[in-house]
Amino acid sequence: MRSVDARPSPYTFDPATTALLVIDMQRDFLEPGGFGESLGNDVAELRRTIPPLAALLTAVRAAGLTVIHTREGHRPDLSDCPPAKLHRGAPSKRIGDPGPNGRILIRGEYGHDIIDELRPVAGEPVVDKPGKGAFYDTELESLLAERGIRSLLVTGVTTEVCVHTTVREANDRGYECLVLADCVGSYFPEFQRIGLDMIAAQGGIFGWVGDSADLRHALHTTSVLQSS
Ligand code: TIU
Repeated sequence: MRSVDARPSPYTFDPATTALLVIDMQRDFLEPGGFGESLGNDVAELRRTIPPLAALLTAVRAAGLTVIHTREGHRPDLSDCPPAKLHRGAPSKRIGDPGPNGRILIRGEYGHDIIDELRPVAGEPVVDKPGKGAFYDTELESLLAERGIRSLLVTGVTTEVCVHTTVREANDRGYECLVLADCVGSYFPEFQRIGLDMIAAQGGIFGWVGDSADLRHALHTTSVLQSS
């Protein structure tokens, strides 16, 4: 077992039953011309997560833990996009509209894919999800069950939307989640702070909040591959 300093208490995990979840680090959220910017957001707010997450990915891969990526998006015919999601608000471009990186939030388009800095490596599952949560209408739960995963190290964007929804869904399913504060990002600084506070409040009502440097230190001691 490993232990990491975290809020509201130290987080303990067994590397053999723990996965790193990288949520929606897609061009559509992190680069200009995509879904995030169409909603009126400044994508620069999210980009500070890239260097610590890249370092964490290197450490987690070296330690032999499972890594799972997710992508939010829809089929080209929009059959999996509820009208409520498609028509909500007044974005500059709607889901499915053409943009500089292809159709907004559509599977198979350049903008829908994961940013180059965090590209998945061979063998790492990429879960495509139509909603904000990573469990709704996806194969995530069976992927985790097949691998005997019980603990999730959660990273990605955005903190109060897809990260929160996924952590709440995971918590209800019995997974223990550590959210890495420097590896999750919001377009709104106040939502970042309060979103993280909400997870750790009330004795860790949804999970724990920690920092990637502490986690990398905990993983460094011995790798799963060496100890198995
Ligand atoms: N808009 C926003 O903050 N987020 C999303 O729409 N999706 C995710 O968080 N991935």
